[in-house]
Amino acid sequence: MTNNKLFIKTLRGEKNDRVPFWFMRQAGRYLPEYIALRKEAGSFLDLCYNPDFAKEVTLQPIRRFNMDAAILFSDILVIPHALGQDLAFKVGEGPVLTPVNNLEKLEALSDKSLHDHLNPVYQTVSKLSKTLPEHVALIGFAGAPWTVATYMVNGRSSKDQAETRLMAYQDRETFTKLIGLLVTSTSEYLIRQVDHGAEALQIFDSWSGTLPADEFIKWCVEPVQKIVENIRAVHPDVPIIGFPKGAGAKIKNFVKKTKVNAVSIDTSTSITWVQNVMQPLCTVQGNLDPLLLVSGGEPLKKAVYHILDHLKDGPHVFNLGHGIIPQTPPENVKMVSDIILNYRRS
Ligand code: 1CP
Repeated sequence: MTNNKLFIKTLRGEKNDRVPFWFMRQAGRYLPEYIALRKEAGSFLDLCYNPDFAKEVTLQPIRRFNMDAAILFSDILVIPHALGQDLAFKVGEGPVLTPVNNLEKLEALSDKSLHDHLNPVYQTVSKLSKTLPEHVALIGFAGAPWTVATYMVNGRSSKDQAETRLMAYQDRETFTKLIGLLVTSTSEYLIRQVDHGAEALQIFDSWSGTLPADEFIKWCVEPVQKIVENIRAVHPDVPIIGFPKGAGAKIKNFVKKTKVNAVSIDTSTSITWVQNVMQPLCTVQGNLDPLLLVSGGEPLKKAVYHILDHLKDGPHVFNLGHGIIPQTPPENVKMVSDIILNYRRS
């Protein structure tokens, strides 16, 4: 049966009178109801692996703001965890993993129990697909191999991903194997999310911006291209959104090569360039600075209309250039949601 939800139609390239919207990290610490449930769950990972809690936090922003899409509540780092790497989220520190930075440590990982480990995530997807309001689409997601590898190799967040870039130069063979393992497991993970009810997929490549052009092709474009091919071999119609954050003008080639249906645009990219160069190629999403959502007022309103007006002649999903940050007042999210819900393009 054809999926006729506004968000899905837009990802397929249709241009409609109203612009569908959702916000990256729309579930999270800026919502008091999220903080309360997170406390009840215990740790962040307990929240991710408890299907009832994960379903509930996915739904929280939808109830408040009536977005056109809900994104599964989980994290990109459940894949290394499922492959056997230690993972903890420490308060104030972010993720901490035992680094996998040589062949021996890589060979100690295994994808044998991948789906058993990830079963709670699939159960969350199933529960959500049964309970979401009729017009709301469910987005499944994963991290792109490069971005996930930066956490696996370094063991934590890093500003410039230097350790991982260095490993890619110094031990190319092992790094190629690591990316290969991530391509296979991420493809299977995303296919299972669609099996369980995800209606669109987003692949987050948050740290693609620090790679030189050739390395960008090798570690960001080619792995995502392969994942898209693997998914389409099983689910030819599921729309896929790419997000090579910080890649600048390289996103044009990224879209052409990977054949994603849509691309998410970070805050640093000019909206006129997006309008002229990207929108003729695919559906575009994103660009609003999450800090404007913190500061609010007239500058926020102006920026929202600026994006809506520039992109009104082609397929557009309204979103931010990166995730909502914890200091964001929920009333600013409400204001932006209401502007978008009332905006008409004709
Ligand atoms: O409650 C808390 O303290 C945890 C904060 C948090 C949340 C709400 C983390 C820790 N992850 C998440 C959920 C999450 N992460 C979602 C689903 C919810 C939604 O979007 O509404 C998604 C899609 C992600 C994706 C994710 N995790 C990315 C890619 C997108 C991005 O933000 O660039 C990355 C890089 C991560 C890793 C991660 N997870 C959490 C932290 C603190 C980090 C490290 C971020 C960094 O290195 O800066």
